Amino acid sequence: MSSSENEYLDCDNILKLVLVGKSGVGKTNLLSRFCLEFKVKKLKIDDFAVIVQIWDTAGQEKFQAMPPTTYRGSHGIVLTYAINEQDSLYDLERWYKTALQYCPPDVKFFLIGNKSDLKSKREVTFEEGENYAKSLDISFMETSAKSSENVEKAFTDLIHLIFNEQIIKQRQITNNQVQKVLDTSTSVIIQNEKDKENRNHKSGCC
Ligand SMILES: Nc1nc2c(ncn2[C@@H]2O[C@H](COP(=O)(O)OP(=O)(O)O)[C@@H](O)[C@H]2O)c(=O)[nH]1
Ligand SMILES: [Mg+2]
Repeated sequence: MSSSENEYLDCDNILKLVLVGKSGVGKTNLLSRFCLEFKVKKLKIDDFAVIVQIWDTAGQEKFQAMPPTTYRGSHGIVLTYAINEQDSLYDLERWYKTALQYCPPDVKFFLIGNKSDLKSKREVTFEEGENYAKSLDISFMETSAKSSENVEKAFTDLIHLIFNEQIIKQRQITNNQVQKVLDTSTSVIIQNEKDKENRNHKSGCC
C-alpha cells in the first residue's frame, strides 16, 4: 500500500468541497493557491486529522453542464464570483439553486468575491457581496488568488465551520446509534435471560 493510501486510512475525516461559479472568476487559481498538490489538503483540527478534497470544474461551467454527481456527498460549496464582473455575482443564483437541488441538505455554503487585487476595476462593492451572503445566511470573504490575500483564511474558515457543525453532529449521531445498538442488545440479552429463566421454571414445575 502506498504512503498516500495509508494517510487516507489514518485520517479521521474526509471533507468534500466543490468550487462553483462563472467561468473565469478564478476557481482553478484559488484551488492551486490553497492546495498545491492533488487538489487535496491535509489539516489538523483539534486532535483530528482532516483531509479536504476540493473539486473544481473541468470547464463544464462554460456550457452549464456540471454533472449532478459533482455535488454528491459534498460538505461545502464555495460560490465564487469576481469583483470586477457584476454578471459573475448575478450568475451565482443559478449555481446556488442547482447546488441546493443536488447537495446533501446540511451542506455549508461560503461566498467568495475573488480578484480583490483588481480594486480599480471593481464592479461589485464589498457591501453588495456582503449583502448577498447575508441574504443566503452564509459567510463571505473577498480573496485574491493572485496576491493570495485571504485565500488560506477563506478555505480554513469554511473547513472549520463544516467540521464544527457537521462532523461533530455526525459523530454524535454515530455515538447515539452505537448507544442504541448497545441498549438494544442489552435488552435482548436481558430478555433472553428472562425467557431462559421462565423456561427453566416451567420445565421444573410439573
Ligand atoms: N487579477 C487577478 N486575476 C486572477 C485571479 N484569479 C484568477 N485570475 C485570472 O483569471 C483568469 C481565469 O482564472 P481561472 O482560475 O482559470 O478561472 P476559472 O475559470 O474560474 O477556473 C486567469 O487568467 C487567471 O490568471 C485573481 O485573484 N486576480
Ligand atoms: Mg477553471
